[in-house]
Amino acid sequence: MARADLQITRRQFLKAGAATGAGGAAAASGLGGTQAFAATSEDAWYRQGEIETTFNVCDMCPWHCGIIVHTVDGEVRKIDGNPNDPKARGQLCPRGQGGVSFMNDPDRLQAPMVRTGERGEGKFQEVSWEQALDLIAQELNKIKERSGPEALAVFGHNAGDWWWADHFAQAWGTPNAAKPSSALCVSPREEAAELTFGFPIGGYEPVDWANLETVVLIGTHIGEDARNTKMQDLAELHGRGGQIIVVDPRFSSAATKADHWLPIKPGTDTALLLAWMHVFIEEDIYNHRFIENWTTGFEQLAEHVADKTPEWAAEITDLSAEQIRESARAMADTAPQTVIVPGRHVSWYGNDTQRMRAVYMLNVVMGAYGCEGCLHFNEQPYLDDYSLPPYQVEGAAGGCAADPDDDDDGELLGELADGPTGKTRADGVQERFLRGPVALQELIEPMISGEPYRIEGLICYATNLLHSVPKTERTIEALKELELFVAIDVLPMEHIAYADIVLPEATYLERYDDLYALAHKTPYIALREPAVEPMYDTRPGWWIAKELGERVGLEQYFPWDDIEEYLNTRLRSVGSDLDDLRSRGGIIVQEGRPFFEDFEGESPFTTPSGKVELYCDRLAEHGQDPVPEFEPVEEPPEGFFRLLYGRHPVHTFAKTQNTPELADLYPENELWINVDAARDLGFADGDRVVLENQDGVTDGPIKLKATQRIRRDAVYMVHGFGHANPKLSQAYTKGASDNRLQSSYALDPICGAAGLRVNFVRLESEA
Ligand SMILES: Nc1nc2c(c(=O)[nH]1)N[C@H]1C(S)=C(S)[C@@H](COP(=O)(O)OP(=O)(O)OC[C@H]3O[C@@H](n4cnc5c(=O)[nH]c(N)nc54)[C@H](O)[C@@H]3O)O[C@H]1N2
Ligand SMILES: Nc1nc2c(c(=O)[nH]1)N[C@H]1C(S)=C(S)[C@@H](COP(=O)(O)OP(=O)(O)OC[C@H]3O[C@@H](n4cnc5c(=O)[nH]c(N)nc54)[C@H](O)[C@@H]3O)O[C@H]1N2
Ligand code: SF4
Ligand SMILES: [Mo]
Repeated sequence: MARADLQITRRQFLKAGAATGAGGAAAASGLGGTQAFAATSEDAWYRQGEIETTFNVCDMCPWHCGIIVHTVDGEVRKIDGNPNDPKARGQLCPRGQGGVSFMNDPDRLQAPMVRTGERGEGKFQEVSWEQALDLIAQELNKIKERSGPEALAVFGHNAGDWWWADHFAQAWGTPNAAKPSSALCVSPREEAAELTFGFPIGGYEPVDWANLETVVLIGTHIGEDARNTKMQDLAELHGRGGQIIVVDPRFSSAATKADHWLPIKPGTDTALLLAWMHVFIEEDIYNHRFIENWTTGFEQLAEHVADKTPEWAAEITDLSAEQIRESARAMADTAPQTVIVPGRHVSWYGNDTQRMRAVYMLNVVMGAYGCEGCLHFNEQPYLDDYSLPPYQVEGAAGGCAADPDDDDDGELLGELADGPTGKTRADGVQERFLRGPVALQELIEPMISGEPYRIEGLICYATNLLHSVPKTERTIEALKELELFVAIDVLPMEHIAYADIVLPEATYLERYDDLYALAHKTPYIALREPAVEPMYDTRPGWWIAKELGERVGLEQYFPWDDIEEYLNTRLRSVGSDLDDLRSRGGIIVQEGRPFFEDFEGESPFTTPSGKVELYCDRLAEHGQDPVPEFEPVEEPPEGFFRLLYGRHPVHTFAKTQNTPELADLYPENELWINVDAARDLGFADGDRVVLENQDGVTDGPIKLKATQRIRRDAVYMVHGFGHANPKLSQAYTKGASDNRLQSSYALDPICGAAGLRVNFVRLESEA
């Protein structure tokens, strides 16, 4: 539309607003009062009919910002960040804006399907929901009779996963439920926090950004990691002149804003953290009061780091001793308003729980806990569960989702949940680890080997099996061995081709879900309600779970008539209901206890000693280092680079590459390589190469980004590309897949997390 048209329209709009009495309010919001116009197809969307507003929680990534959805004539036209939501604060990231395009993706799964061809062939026949659910129920019951409920594994991720990986799995009685957001993401930081402070970090990193003076980002690449809130926080800190310290082998977006960039040799962060603690203690710039009041084991720590000098760490990390000392002093200058942010995707090298303990210990050495501008305490919102009979097996599947059970995750081994036939997680995949919820990638092997017992069935809800789980070939082999594989998804991802039965879910804009109740500085409850009817023959996950539950004898776990009754029942425990929640703007915010002063002299720490445990007896008892040690990781073989990966601001994992509006913005990933290293190999910026890893697995071609922004020993790509299903019309063959090249991983002995950065690639010209 030409500029002049815009002006005229605006003037007419204001005049009409005044004439209808809608006046200033309508003009100010740019909405409302629109009925005064006869709509034409050229009118802006907000003049084409009455605008309906619904409240929702964005599901374009697992961060789950609160959103307001505007619909005209049964079509979603615009999504805004909910100003009442503590995460959105009225804003959205580009992926959140992409939600409309995600919902309208013509490649979506549209009807339930039963496999007619071989596994992997992708041949299906459409069936009715009745037929699909009856068939699944029949096969599930067979598995239960033959081998017990543990022979079913349930995977789940994203906002609807509670119905499956938590509720359905526990009601059915399998301890083999898992989420990719734990052992492939946050579990090292959660387990390290539990061992050090007595409680996990939880879904929301408790950093009091508003009063922070210095932020230290280790890996954590806010900027590429486009979580709305974190982008706002970092921009705000930078805008008011706060100090930024970034440790990353790559000159990340955050590094471009940093006062100190430490281009560390990959896999050596624990050495840096120990040396930083050495400087704090040797130069006596640590927080004596905090150490005396709130910690145990400081003497052992001081002794442990006495010889971990900056010179010692310089050799290991490839940083200069001077830079290590200077950055430590810069942190001390603003401490305790200096925080090393607990990263989110922290499963890197297999020794990650120890690295995360070192991160927490340095925060504590600075005294950066429990006061303004420090780490704070999160509180779970008060909200009753729907009253149900006891589960067949207790123990949530973990992950970074914000379900209230998160606090129960990760018991010490031996306290793990029993299945009804007495088989436990300890009898299964988890026995090698000291703590943590079940590691998803460890449930794949029993599908093939039958050890320690065979997993025969899999329900896979919103988990991208062939993009999110390392050892793709092994996963494919396992899927072929299953007696029953049910996939509940919205898109024809590669794993769908192996499913016996495919159930198409309605997207988040088309469905209700359980309430989103987040442990936070200001604990809160948020609503997801449908903006439009489900498209095609799709159904909400809650409905599918209830229908299936009723068919397999679990009706007592699904006693609600419908989802509104379920939600109203829960909301009544906080004096609310759906109408009230809507009238409050979709969010109920409660009061938290973020600082020490809120605990009135009681210790907020829930370790056995009631203090922060710098020296950890529980680790020592289990033969693990009670204070973190630096352990070297394997070096790249001659001619190979370490394969690093991360996020792109307009994409989420492997799920948005096919979303038309987001694919437009960044259609294919690139391989970052140091410009000198590329030249030595005879490659230049823009060349297309094929990658081969240490096990001979190849992927690509992928375009080179030759740059000085990365060290010589590593290459980097954005995760989630290289889709192989032609039914994904936008994403098919675009770029390369990090996951396929991760044919190896390093297991964390404490929590069972899979370190993915132990893979190496070499480059070959495209044939
Ligand atoms: N746009 C977008 N944002 C997202 C997501 C998304 O899919 N898309 N996903 C969300 C989720 S669930 C998660 S878990 C987070 C993940 O985001 P983060 O927690 O920030 O992810 P990391 O993998 O820790 O960080 C990747 C960075 O680590 C650097 N790195 C690699 N190896 C090393 C090393 O040995 N040492 C150090 N110090 N740095 C290293 C890489 O160069 C890269 O810059 O992002 C969240 N935000
Ligand atoms: N190689 C590699 N692996 C990784 C990572 C990595 O960076 N590289 N990152 C790790 C991290 S940090 C995380 S948190 C995990 C993320 O792991 P996933 O959550 O598995 O990642 P996505 O690719 O987002 O896959 C989401 C799946 O849900 C489907 N889906 C989307 N919306 C809906 C919906 O509304 N309903 C249903 N039923 N399905 C839906 C998508 O089509 C897709 O199949 O991956 C981990 N694994
Ligand atoms: S960070 Fe972006 S994609 Fe993630 S929930 Fe928020 S708006 Fe949605
Ligand atoms: Mo994650």
